[in-house]
Amino acid sequence: MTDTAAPAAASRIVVLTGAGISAESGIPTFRDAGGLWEGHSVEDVATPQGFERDPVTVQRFYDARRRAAASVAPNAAHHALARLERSLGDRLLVVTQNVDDLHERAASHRVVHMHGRLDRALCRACGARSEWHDDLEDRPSCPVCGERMLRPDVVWFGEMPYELDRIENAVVACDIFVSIGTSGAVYPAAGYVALAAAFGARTVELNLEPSDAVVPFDESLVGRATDVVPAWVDGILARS
Ligand code: BV8
Repeated sequence: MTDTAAPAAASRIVVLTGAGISAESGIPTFRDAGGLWEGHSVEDVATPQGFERDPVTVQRFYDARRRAAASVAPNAAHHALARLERSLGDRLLVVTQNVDDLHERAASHRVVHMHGRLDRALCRACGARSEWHDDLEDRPSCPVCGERMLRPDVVWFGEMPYELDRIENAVVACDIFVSIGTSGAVYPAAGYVALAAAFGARTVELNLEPSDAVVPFDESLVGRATDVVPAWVDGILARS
């Protein structure tokens, strides 16, 4: 068990982020009032079956989110994690459930999008994943094979998240596991705190309200991400 009082210099840190870190940038979360799931049923817009049934509604849902994500900017919480990366280098890994690119636009590089990205399109004909910034509703052609079989490169329910091995290797090896802005409702992401704790990491939650995590966190800092994340990063850097 690594005590955060210990010099963080040597610590390996995994940060798991969810919709709460992007809320103050203007991207609605999923489960909060007025959240993304309020207007849409998960089954209809975030499952392969929903896409088969009604691809136009699903493409419009993600086209609107892609445009919204491109119209906002990273906030102080994103920037604080980029600052931490500049100090810790490859001893920090950010694992995000978010499909926006606000971590990267805050100059974070060590980011794993386990649920995909809005600014990528996945071709269902050739499997290519292409950088994509336009709408998909009008079924544009795949830049690689030319087929008109593109879908948002996001992981829907029932689909396997991305880079699970890389994530699990980092979680079992980390000294500090930090969860920011997530309700802990979706698996396998929600199971990482238990895995980190089982391998001796200190677990820290930064969230607007304590989440109902299966395994309680060692430390819970409650507040808005733009307040608690920079403060927590300052604390870590002060001990580096
Ligand atoms: C899979 C991409 C097979 C698309 C998403 C075990 C038990 C039970 C169920 C399952 C299980 N294992 C698998 C399942 C099924 C399912 C699942 O978890 N279902 C749930 C609903 C019970 N999981 C899957 O289907 C996964 N795939 O299991 O494949 C497999 C896998 C591994 C190994 C073998 C087999 C795939 C799940 C991925 C689905 N795709 N996103 C899109 O974005 O549209 S999930 C999506 O919803 C997000 O990515 C994220 O993961 C989740 C939303 O959660 P949060 O980000 O936490 O957001 P939320 O709104 O809930 O909470 C916001 C939090 O922020 C709150 O706590 C709030 O207080 C806080 N907050 C708000 N404002 C602020 C703030 N905090 C700080 N500051 C603020 N200002």
